[in-house]
Amino acid sequence: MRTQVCIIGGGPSGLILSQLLHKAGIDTVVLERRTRDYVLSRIRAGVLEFGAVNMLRKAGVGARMDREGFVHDGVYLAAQNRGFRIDFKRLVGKQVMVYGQTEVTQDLYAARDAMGGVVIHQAEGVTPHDLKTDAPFVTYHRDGAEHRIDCDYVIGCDGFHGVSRTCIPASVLNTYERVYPFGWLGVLSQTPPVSDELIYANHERGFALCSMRNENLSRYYLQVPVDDPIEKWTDAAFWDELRRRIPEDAAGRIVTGAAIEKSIAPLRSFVAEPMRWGRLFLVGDAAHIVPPTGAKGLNLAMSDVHYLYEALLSRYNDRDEAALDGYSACALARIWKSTRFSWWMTTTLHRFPDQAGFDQRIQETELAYLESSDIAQAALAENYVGLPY
Ligand code: RFL
Ligand code: PHB
Repeated sequence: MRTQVCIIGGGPSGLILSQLLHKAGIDTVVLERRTRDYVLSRIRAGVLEFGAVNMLRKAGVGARMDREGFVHDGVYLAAQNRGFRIDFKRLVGKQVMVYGQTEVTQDLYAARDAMGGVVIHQAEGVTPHDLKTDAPFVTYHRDGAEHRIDCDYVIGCDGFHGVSRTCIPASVLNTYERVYPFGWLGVLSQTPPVSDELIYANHERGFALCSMRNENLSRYYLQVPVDDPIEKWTDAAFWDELRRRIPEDAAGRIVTGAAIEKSIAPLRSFVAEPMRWGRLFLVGDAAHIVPPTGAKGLNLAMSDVHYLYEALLSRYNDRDEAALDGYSACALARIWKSTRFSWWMTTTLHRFPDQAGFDQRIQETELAYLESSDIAQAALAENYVGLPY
């Protein structure tokens, strides 16, 4: 088989890139290791920056998001039972959209189907070849046979554990990493959200986050030791702990119910540079990971797609490769800013195992300064709603 752009990974970044390129008349094939049901069962991001919202509209998949998503003008921050609000709309004139990654992926698959886009599921042993030549190709196994796709470019949208990044020689690739000494216990429950906007809570027992998917679906997170056995967190233990960590008025309003999903995720910051090697380009989690405290992971994948899509358009429409040559540097400039913001939100809001004395007072002062200063709040708001592409 031959295509122009072979995309490895059928998560949100691979799907939206193939959708945008297809709309622009550029042929793509997406190779996904898992089944569609598996991809759609992953519960992850919940907050879209305004830039990501516009990208989805541009890809022709914004209709259900605009109907069913929730536009949020701000968030609450809380520390030791006291809360204050960051008003994005007043401070920076922008908002975010609360719309789950599962819904985004579902809309993208529906759009790919409607356009006859080629997404090959259960593609095993996906391997890129000849990436430093003008004729790269990708092989994979399916139904007991080996298949080959010849292409102009290979795009690695295959997440942190994918194969694409491993194709770049270690002598070329620089990686930067911070692993945080805790995890997030996430719970999805069919109950009304406790608050109309998200609550990020700093507490001496650890961080807590109250988020949501819709008026009868809540998403909550607790900072926990990353190696905690999940059985320890019975529904009752989870609700009790959440109530302790958020302000009393919110705790009093919580509607509890059975958890329909419960898991513990590690937190890390990771950046791989460069994001291009020959005819291979990395996008999204394949190149970088942020801790979820700033709600940036999916949004960064979207801005990478934006830069790469524009660069591929210049290449195919105008035979101009300058933007492709500049892709890695351009994407990384924005990635590092979101990496900084996600690190800052994480260090400001979590309790670290060795946190005492000086570190503790600095964290308290960071929050007190934020509460008292419109300028500090505007900096948080500018980053949270998303820096411009
Ligand atoms: P994905 O979603 O990991 O998709 C990669 C796809 O590639 C496939 N794959 C392969 N296919 C073929 N061959 C191989 N060898 C392959 N290896 C892997 C995988 O099966 C998969 O389908 O990467 P992508 O598209 O770059 O998207 C990134 C986002 O999924 C991720 O950044 C976000 O989910 C991060 N994230 C959040 N981001 C936000 O913007 N806002 C949030 O509020 C937010 N909350 C979160 C999050 C991530 C979380 N976890 C558990 C990681 C909350 C959590 C708890
Ligand atoms: C979510 O709703 O899953 C969510 C929201 C905000 C975050 C992280 C996750 O910072």
